[in-house]
Amino acid sequence: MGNAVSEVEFGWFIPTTGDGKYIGVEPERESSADYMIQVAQTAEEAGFTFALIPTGGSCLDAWIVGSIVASHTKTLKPLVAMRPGLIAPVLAARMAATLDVLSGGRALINVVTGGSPSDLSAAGDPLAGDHDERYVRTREFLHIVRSVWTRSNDGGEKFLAGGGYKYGDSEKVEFSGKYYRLEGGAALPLPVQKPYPPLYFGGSSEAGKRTAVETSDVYLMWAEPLAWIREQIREVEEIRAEVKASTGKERELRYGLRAQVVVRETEEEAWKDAWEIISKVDDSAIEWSSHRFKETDATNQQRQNSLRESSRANGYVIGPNLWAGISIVRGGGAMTFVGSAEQVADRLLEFTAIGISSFILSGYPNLEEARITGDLLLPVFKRKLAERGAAVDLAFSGHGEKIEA
Ligand code: FMN
Repeated sequence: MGNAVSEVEFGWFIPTTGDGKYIGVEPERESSADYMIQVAQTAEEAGFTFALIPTGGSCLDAWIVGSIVASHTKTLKPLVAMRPGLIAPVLAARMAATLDVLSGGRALINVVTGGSPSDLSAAGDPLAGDHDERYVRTREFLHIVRSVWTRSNDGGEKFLAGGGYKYGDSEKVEFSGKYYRLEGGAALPLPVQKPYPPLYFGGSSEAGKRTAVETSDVYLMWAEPLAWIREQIREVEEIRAEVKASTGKERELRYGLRAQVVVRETEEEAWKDAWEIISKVDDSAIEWSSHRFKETDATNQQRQNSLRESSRANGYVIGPNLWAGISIVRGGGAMTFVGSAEQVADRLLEFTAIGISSFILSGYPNLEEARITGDLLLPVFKRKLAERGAAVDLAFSGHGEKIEA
């Protein structure tokens, strides 16, 4: 892990709070079922294999959007947000397994512990103000979810360890933790994918990283300069080694990066269109966003905030072809790869060289940008990945570690 990868998956994004060419203003398009289906079908045709569906106070419900997306596509896998704390674990397990069954084994799950105290309080989460405790609950939640999916009492670890457990045993799940208690636990249907749908996970705090290592399959990060991501992967790998030493069990973990993208025929065109996205942002939008950014207790949002502030004087450039401009009003994965297809493909290859094997991209608006990114970027990236394989040479990448934490 942490080394160059040769198999890479690309995901796109389903906008569930409206969409448009500009941010910081009312979205020009609403997230109607027709529009989201169009985005999903376009992403599928354009070569993306999965699509992230977000969750949050202003988003349409991710499960319902996920089922609509799955029923109007053939191969695209919906990556649906699952929120410990806002839903009971057995019900969440049933919903995910139902989506997996009805989509023919295409469900992917994104575990969202939550990082905005006001968003969490508004949804009635009693741990809205307690960051690390939320991860204690997430760990228990995922233990139960994995246990009822695998009908074992060990969160599916026997499956993951590759031995001993025979599928079909009708073990009941017994669990007594700080946040959940389950007696004779079971859930139907069982997922189609075995042992269960892949669990994606975001959270860059120490507690988030530890929880990811212990429970999940793909560790997600919002895009940051290459050196920052390399450091995060190193920290996660350190925890993985510790967990292995203390439990004797090694869990596989892949790494994923979430970013915005503006790819054009020329770099000049790409930068022009990138700046156009924030051209309607006014002072009130900036003020409202900076209030939201301050109230977060999410480590990864704080990292995004610090990248934005430290790059302000430099036109928000935070690395080669990497731009923080959108983060002046957008929280979450706002960092943007900007450039020609050749350039952006080279940048992504550099991330694959340090262990990233999953990219989740989006653009403004998502419908047109899915097509453009699929046409321009994906073929170039795939050709270059095949040509270079693991031999991406970082010495020539121009990553001068320009920005310090
Ligand atoms: N948080 C949400 O509230 N809704 C989301 O849809 C959501 N999607 C995420 C997608 C990715 C790729 C990542 C990296 C994070 C996402 N998050 C989302 C936030 C995380 O789930 C997590 O709650 C937050 O980052 C706090 O973690 P930290 O303090 O450990 O960094």
